[in-house]
Amino acid sequence: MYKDDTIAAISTGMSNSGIGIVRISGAEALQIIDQIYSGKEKLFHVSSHTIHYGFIKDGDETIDEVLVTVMRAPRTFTGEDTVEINCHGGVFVVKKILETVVRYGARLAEPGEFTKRAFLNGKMDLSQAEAVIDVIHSQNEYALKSSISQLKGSVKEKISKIREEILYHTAFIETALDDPEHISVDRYGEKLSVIVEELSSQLHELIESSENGRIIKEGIQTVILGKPNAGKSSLLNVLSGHERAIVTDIEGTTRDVLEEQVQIHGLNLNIIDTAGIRDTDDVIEKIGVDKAKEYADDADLIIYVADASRKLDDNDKKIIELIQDKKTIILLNKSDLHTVLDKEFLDSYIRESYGMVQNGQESFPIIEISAKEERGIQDFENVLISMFLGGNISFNNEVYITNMRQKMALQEAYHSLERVLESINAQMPEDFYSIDLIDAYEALGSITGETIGEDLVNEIFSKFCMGK
Ligand SMILES: Nc1nc2c(ncn2[C@@H]2O[C@H](COP(=O)(O)OP(=O)(O)OP(=O)(O)O)[C@@H](O)[C@H]2O)c(=O)[nH]1
Ligand SMILES: [Mg+2]
Repeated sequence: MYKDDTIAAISTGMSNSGIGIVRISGAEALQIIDQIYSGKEKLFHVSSHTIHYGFIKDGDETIDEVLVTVMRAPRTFTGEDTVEINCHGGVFVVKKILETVVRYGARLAEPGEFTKRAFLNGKMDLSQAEAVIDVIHSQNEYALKSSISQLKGSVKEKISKIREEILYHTAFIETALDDPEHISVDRYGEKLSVIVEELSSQLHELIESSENGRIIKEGIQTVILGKPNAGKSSLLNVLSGHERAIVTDIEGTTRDVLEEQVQIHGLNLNIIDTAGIRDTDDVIEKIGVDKAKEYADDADLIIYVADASRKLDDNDKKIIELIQDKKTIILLNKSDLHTVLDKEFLDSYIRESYGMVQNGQESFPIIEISAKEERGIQDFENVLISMFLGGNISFNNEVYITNMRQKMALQEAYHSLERVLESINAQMPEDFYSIDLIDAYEALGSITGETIGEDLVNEIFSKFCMGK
């Protein structure tokens, strides 16, 4: 699987910039650089982790003035001898240096090949390697923090611990079955079932965390619903900080759906403003209303904008039906006007229509706001943060699974452990336990990369960018 030739790539972006970096990794990195570098001394003998001023030359021709970093194996990203040429960041000059490096013996790296080498050389496990790409693609504070935590090994540690425990018990069963005279598995099932249940619940927690993981990575799919003129578009404008949507006092102003990305306390919201929900004969508006309902179905969050200056009507009632099983925040808008609809009434109406027993708790969070005067928005943001991520903005080392591949492996392992429990309950022979334990062990191993085939490794790293 492992090729040990020397590879090179441009590791910085392909646009004109202050500096550009050409990275070389492999056993011949130093021989290659010494053929094209001219400075105070040859780099082959310099100490590791030092920087050297000089020029890159192709024969007599000077290509650029550079700083060259020399890092010797094994204390490098790839685990191999690594040279980084810091040159002036013009696209043409960086390319020319790369071409020269290749001409003197390096091979052009494939996308992700540096990180792949880091993985194959044991510098990091697969979950950490995957975190590298996530760091690069992070779009917000949470995504970055979560990727960094994975990069530092949070997922790896958690999974390794669970695997160790599974392995210990599998080994015990196997040994006992081989040597029944000395090791007894009598009543071992009882003991094992307690442990397996605990491990299953840890896996379950990780699988559940992927919901937050997805939200962190891709943003909260948010749909604003409300009857015409409630102030949905006004709200979108306030949240996005600019006049994104047309606002008028004419009912049915928004007819199509509008999308806007908004960041709130480091969370991304993909907000969709919709046509006001009402029964209408207007063909175009009707399509808009149907679309609004469709989007609401797929949303992670619904913001129901109710109008405090008007009585609850049939359109509101339709919306209340629509949001019954959805994560919803209700904004009681136009609280600056004379209000005829209050929070308590709305709450009790909703509880009644859902048949909820009165127990003092609100049906959905209801917040009084004024989109016009931009009041109540902070309260909304606070509720939002506590609804997602449980209000935890500090990110105290939780492990969030953000990766589909990892999630699927976790599910597979979880099901295997469920089968172990079934076998124990059915009082099956002990070797049945170990078969499913091993399956769980292997599934988890694919997360860290210990039990994974070459094809999959190649596929994972091919998604990386050039030079990483
Ligand atoms: N007084 C007051 N007026 C508001 C408030 N929010 C919105 N409005 C006004 O209400 C009217 C309707 O606002 P829009 O934001 O267009 O309402 P909408 O829900 O998007 O309406 P449609 O697109 O027609 O469904 C406009 O005249 C706004 O200026 C508010 O908080 N207070
Ligand atoms: Mg509108």
